[in-house]
Amino acid sequence: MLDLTKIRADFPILHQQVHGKPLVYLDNAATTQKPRAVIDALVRYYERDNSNVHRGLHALSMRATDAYEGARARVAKFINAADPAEVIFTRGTTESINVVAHSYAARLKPGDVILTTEIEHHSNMVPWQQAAKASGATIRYVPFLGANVEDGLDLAQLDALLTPEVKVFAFTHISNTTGTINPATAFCAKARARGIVTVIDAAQSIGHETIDVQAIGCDFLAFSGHKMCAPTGIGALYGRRALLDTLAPDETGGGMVVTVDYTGARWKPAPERFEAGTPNIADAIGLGAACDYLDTIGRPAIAHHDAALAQLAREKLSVLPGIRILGPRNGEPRGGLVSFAFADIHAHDIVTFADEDGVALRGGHHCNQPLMRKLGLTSTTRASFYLYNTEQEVDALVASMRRTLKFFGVT
Ligand code: C6P
Repeated sequence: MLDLTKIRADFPILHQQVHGKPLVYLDNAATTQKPRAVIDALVRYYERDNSNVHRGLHALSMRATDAYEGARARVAKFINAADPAEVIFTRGTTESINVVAHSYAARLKPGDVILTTEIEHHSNMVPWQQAAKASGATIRYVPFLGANVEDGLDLAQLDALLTPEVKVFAFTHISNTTGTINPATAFCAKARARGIVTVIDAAQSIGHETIDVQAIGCDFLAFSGHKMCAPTGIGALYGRRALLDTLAPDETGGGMVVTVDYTGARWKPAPERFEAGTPNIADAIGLGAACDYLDTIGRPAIAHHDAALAQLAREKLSVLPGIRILGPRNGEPRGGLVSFAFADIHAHDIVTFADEDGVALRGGHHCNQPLMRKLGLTSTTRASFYLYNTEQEVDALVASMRRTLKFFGVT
């Protein structure tokens, strides 16, 4: 059980009124709030240690380098990577996936197949489409079960889709639109047995559950700091060492080279090879502080809490007239979010009404346009939960939905 009074006291932003109502922040799948410990780590760095890393021999530069590399080691521990060098700092999930996709664009060839799924966020779909176009490879999708089932992927087809032509299998761990949880360990085992490289989009799982890249058995894992209490603009790409060393750098420049002459350059090994230029030092340190914070609370307890609130919200919302709730049914495992739609009310209207009640939701296609079309929808309303949310906030959500339905004449 989480001590919600104590946890909420850690997040200064939560204690405010919006439109005269207490803020009920249920947009955590978009970005999470930041605890005092992370904010303090940023302030401390800028007030005491700010300097460039890896370049200077003065005290501040050494302190900044130690803190930056310390953050890398902390992130490696957070995901149980075998070696800190397997953690590349990036701007977030999108950049992490692009680093891998660009590199594979240069090595795939016509006849090769990139396998992904029909429930991917655009950030784990468009980079692979581009890689396919650039290389002549084909992109295939594990099909979504369908609008009447809404349970997730048609796993019965997976074995048949993992043919010898498949070189990369890129899939989301948890869907940001349906809350479906993919069995990442089983997917990776199937791919590994066939020599297929796996890329996991962990944007929606990293802050919510224990992630152990060695136990999952993935080759690459991408995530964003801002979805796990850390600042925006920082995230990471985990890559298995043996594979990372075979990837071409996405960007070139200072900091990532061993030697340069007028004809060319030789790259450093990972992680430096993938971090050209001055990195986002402060926010990497903030990400390390977020790892400490979440592990102090305990990720198994956070996972339980978020899923329980999503389940409660699903149950309480399901009695509303005309509601269509996406994703796993009552009682089935789901990530910490609930996405829903009403036939005649646009999600943007619902979100605007909820905002008047102080309730922050997200409405739209959630960067999931192809899936929306499959669902026969243009948008959904999404409530997403995190460690500081309460059961009373679920009630506030439901009350706000009732008020909206009444306004639109749905009773
Ligand atoms: N989803 C949401 O509201 P970035 O923007 O790089 O931090 O994360 C991209 C991304 C990739 N995969 C999944 C599954 C995601 O949910 C996201 C971000 C936000 O759902 C913004 S669209």
